Formats: sequence, structure tokens, C-alpha cells
Amino acid sequence: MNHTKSASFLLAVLILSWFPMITGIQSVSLTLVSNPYTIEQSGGHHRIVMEGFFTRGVPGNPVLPQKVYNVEVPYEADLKSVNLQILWEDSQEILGVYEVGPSPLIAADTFYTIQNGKNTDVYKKDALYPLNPVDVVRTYQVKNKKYVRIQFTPFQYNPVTKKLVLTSKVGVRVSWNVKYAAYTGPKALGVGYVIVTTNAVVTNSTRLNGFAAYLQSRGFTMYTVTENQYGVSTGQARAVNIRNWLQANCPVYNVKYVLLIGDPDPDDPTTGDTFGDLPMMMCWPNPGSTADQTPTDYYYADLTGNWDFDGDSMYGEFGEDAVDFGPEVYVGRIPVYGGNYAALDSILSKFINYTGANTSIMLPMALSNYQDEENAFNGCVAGWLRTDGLNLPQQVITNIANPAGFTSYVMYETAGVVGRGHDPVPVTAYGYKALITNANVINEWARDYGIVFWWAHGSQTGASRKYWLNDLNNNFTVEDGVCAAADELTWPNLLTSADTAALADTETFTFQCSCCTGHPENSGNLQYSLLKRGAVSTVGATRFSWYAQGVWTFTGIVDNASIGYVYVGNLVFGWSSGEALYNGKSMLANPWGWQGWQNLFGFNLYGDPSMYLEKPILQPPPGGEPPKVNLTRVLCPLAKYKVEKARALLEEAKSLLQQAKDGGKDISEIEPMIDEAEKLIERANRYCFANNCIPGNYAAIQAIELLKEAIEKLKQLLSC
Ligand SMILES: [Ca+2]
Ligand SMILES: [Ca+2]
Ligand SMILES: [Ca+2]
Ligand SMILES: [Ca+2]
Repeated sequence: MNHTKSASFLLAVLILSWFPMITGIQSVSLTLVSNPYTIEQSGGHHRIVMEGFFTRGVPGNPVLPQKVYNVEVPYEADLKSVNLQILWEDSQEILGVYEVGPSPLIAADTFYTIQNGKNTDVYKKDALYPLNPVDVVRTYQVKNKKYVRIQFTPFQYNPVTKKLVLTSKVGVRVSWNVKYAAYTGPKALGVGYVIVTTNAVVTNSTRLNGFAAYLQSRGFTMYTVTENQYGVSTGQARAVNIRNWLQANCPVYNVKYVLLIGDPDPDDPTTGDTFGDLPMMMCWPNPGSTADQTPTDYYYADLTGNWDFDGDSMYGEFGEDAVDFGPEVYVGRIPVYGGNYAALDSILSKFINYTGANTSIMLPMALSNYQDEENAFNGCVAGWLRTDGLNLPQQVITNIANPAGFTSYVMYETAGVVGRGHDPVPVTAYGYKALITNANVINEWARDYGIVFWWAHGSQTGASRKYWLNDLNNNFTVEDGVCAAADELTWPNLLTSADTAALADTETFTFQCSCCTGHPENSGNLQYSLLKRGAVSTVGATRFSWYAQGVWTFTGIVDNASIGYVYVGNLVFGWSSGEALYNGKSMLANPWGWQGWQNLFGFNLYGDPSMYLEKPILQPPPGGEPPKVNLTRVLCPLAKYKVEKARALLEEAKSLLQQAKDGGKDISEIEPMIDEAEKLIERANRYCFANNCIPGNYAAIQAIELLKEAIEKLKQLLSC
């Protein structure tokens, strides 16, 4: 049964006005408006779907439409003082009673305490959930910009009375104390790129200077930093010192990219473990839990958060430390293990000789778990929803690959027991090309895919499939060797570190949606093995990565596949690998608590963070103008080309603006034009990402026109 209702406003409207309250306090008022919605009934639950909103929530709590707004506040604001006040709301109970189901639970290949599918604290309480339709979910800083992220949940649900209250429109005020002096711009012109490494690497690498020269030829101002700059301390203290150096110098040198070259083994200061000469920061997303420690390079990208707010030397503790996740710089890494400078030089040569990736994407999709599978991770208790890579390719192909003109090659798990309630994926599934086997992946790799985005189980040195080989005890239940007398599952390799020797050394970008394939303490980890041979840029997880149970769909949250989805989308739509990963992670919502932080910490980039995919599709189509009849195939590449062009103009305009500022010129008329153009570019990118290329193209054209005008004015200003 479906029934449709329409809220009174067709489009969400955001009305912004800043006004000072009293001295020292500023505020901004906003009006948030809901959209048309439908309430669908399936499986005994009502599910609300609202245009422009994601239906999602905290695992086990009611699943409701949500949308976030990133409200920019002045640099002078003290983000710790942010306060949200609901000024008024148009709310009313809607007719009928509803059974709103819970948000999916999460899982990983790790011990998992099974919970009731519903959070009874919420479901047995005679009260509206959530308490307020609008909440502050995060504050963060990205260089000199500060933001308050608020979330609007138009429906509130009382699980006892089963009534829904709809807030069709709400007015809120976000306020803050003024604490800081106004921002003064970077002192350096041009875009800075910092290589953070060791004196040993500088001495022993034969290609480091060549690589720095290559980056300089691409327009970057290069800085190479070693112990001479960040100090000789080792272990955790070295990680802290490197970040201190970056904090102090990146704003001065206008640094955009940071490449770490060295051994990433992190230091756990609570033990006498070994650690590398350029360690990742060991973090404790689950405070106090040694099992959930997670090494990360994110620590070197968010330079404004306080990663050890409580001062206990355990970094990145959810609920205790103040990581802000907004990236100030984009970070990549080349691991160097055991003084293997030959491997480093080979990787640097590959970067220098990079000619661009092909416009093709390989999607090997394994099955995560069967419906009601009983295994060691869930304590042999039924209740897990079937979770299958099957559900990802259609969205990747429809929303990312097709609009950009990329070809795709999809592999599914088509092996396993048939006819016992847990069939494998049928060969009629969306885009199916081949069974996901080790041999098929290796053979297909030779075709030099631009992107390989896999969904699979993982270990430090391999990714694997999993399927139901045999119902040995004939009970129609999938069980492993812990839950039944004999193990009914098989875990064939998808790709191992050893396999990379057999791979063609292609110009491929990987997103390894698996657990542990980037485990930095192991020099044989699959992420590094692929960087050496088989890929030019790799993203993998340093520890366990968490997935949402059930049918995957993109809802803008921090599940592992969604991090991959935004990363791949951002890459295809013209961001560098560093921008694609860190901007992607920063935009996602985290209703998962510490597991969300573990996912955000876990996925790191091995590669040059300034590297882009090949850009043949960035060239304008013949004639250079939008054709009369087209839509996706032609207009999307054109829109993307325009976005790239606008970005280049933006860089030029900003550089000129700085010169004008430094020269004491009056730029009060021109600066807002550039700000406006930057917003238009962001909007164009979002439209393009959503396969909405007509408005994307239009916004990019508007940005280009504004920027051309601003550049013209700046040049006049500078010439007099
Ligand atoms: Ca260690
Ligand atoms: Ca701490
Ligand atoms: Ca930040
Ligand atoms: Ca069985």
C-alpha cells in the first residue's frame, strides 16, 4: 500500500540572515522546509521517503527522513560556544497510526554483540523521537572557513502511540560567541605541496628530487620536510611533532597537499610495540578498547581539531576527543618498509610517468553475510539481514559511471547452495559480466581499469569472497564451524598480496571496501602491495571496517561502501584523489558513534594526493557547445569540463585577489563575486555528482562568467 501526501512547500528554502545580537554574540536565522513525501508499507513497517532527504538514522532507532545543512559562520566564531534555538515551528500530527521500523544494525568481520533489532529504550518510551526536529550534529573548520552542521528531521515518531508529527516548516537560530580575530590570508602565493619524509629517504632515494621537480612543473611550490624541521623525537611524539609543523606552516605556505613518505607503523604508547619512522597516529575510536585501535593519516589532514581533547595521550576517542574531520590539507602516503628505497623509487617513477587512467571501472562484489547466518561474529544468533555487494553496482553505474561516460565490468557471487532459501546472486543481476573469482579478477586487471572498487571480506594480505558451500547438517541455516559441527562456508581468495606479482602494473585507482587490507604494521599489506604493482593509487582500511546490514543504498552516512561511493564519485567528477577521499569523508553523516569514527580513520590513501584520473572526458565535445539532443552522455562530460575550467579560473582569481589585498587595493566589490563563484562551483559539482547535468552545467557557466569578470577587474586594479 502506498499513499502520497504533499507538504505545503515544494522546495526546501533556506533563508539566511546574519545579525549581531549583543556584543560578543552573533547569530544566524534559518527557515527549514520539508518536501513532498510518501509513506510506503512493506514487511510490517512503514517507511517514509521524502524528496531531497535521506531515510536513515541511528542503528536500532526509528528510520526517518533527514537532511543536513552546513551553515557557514564567521572565522571569528568560537565553535565550542555554538547554540541552536528553535524559534517557531509549523508542526502537526498526521492522520493514522504507523509502525516505523528501525535503522539497520551494523556489522563487520569482528566480534559483534547481537542486539535486539530495535532499541527498546526508544521503542518503549511514550515520547516523540527525535526530541527536536532540528539538532546541531557537528561543528568543524576547513582552513579559514567554519561551519555548523545542523540536521533537520521533519517527522518525529512516538513508538508507543504510533503517531507521527510532521514539522513542515521550522525557524531556528544558530548563535555563537565571537572569540577570534579576523582571518589574515596566507603569506605565500601559489599552491604549496609538502613532502614529509626522513633524512634517510632524502639520502637514499634516487627519484625524490625528480618527483619534486615534476610536481613543481605542475605548478606547485614544493617543500620537503624531515627531522631537521619536525624534530628527532620518535613514536607518538613524532606524529605529534609532524602535525605541529603542519599546523604552523601550512597556512603560511598555502599548502594544499601533504605526501608522507616513510614507515607508517603507528606507536601505541601503552605498550612497548615497534613503530615506524613516519608513523600513522594510533587512535582509540572506542575509548579504552585495545581491540578497536585504529591507525590513521587523517590526523595530518584535520589540523584544527583537538585530537586529544581530554589529554590522556589516547588520540581520537569518540565522545572524549574533539576531532573535527574538516580537512585543512589533503594527505597521501608512500610507505617505505625496511629501507626498501628501490620500491619507493619505482613508485615515484610510476607517478612521474603517469599518463592518466582509463575511463572504465571494475566492480567485484562479494557477499558479506546471508540472511540469519549464524557465525562466530554474531555469537551464533540468527537475525543478521542478508548483505550483498549485489546492491552497489546499479547506483555506481547509474549515478557515476554512465553520466561520465565510463564503462563498467561487474562481478557477483553466483556460487553456492541453491534452493535452500539462501540462493547466490543470479546471473541476471544488474550489469553482471562474470563470477567473482581470483582468476577472473587477475585476468580482467590486465585491461587497465581506471578504477577498481571492490566489496569483499579482508585480511592484512588479501581480500576474499564467502559463500555457502554445503548445508552439511541439512537444517536450511547457514553456519560456520563455530556454530555447527562442521564449517559450511568457504572463503576463496579474491586477490592476495602475492597475486600482485601476476598483475599488469596498471594506472588504476583502487577503493578496497574490505577490512584490514591496509594494516600498516604489515609490510605485506595488500594496499601497499597494489601500490607497488597493479595500481597507481590505493585506498584501504587499516583495521575493521563496518557495513550497514541489509540492502545497500546511499544515504549519506559513514558505512564503508558509502565512503567508497563518494570517493569514486568525487574522483570521476574531477577531484584529485586527496580531495576525493577527505572531502568525501567529511561530507558524510555519522549516526554510528565510534564505529563511524573507526571507518573515517581506517580508510587512508596510498598515492600522490594531487593525482587526478585521466581527463579525456574533460575535453569539450566537438563544437564545444551543448548539443541540441543529448542529455547524459554528452552534457555530463561537458558540465564536468566546465567545472574543471571554473576551478582553474578560481585559482587564478584567488591568486590575483591576494596580490590586490597585499597591495592594499580596495577589493570589497570583487571578493564577494569570487565567493559566489566558489559556491556555484560547489553547487555544480553536487549537481553533476547526482547525475543532474543540466543545472550542473548552468551553475558552472555562471561561475565562469563571474570569475572572468572578477579577473578582469582585478587585473585593472593591479595595473593602476
Ligand atoms: Ca606499532
Ligand atoms: Ca584522548
Ligand atoms: Ca579541520
Ligand atoms: Ca546448516
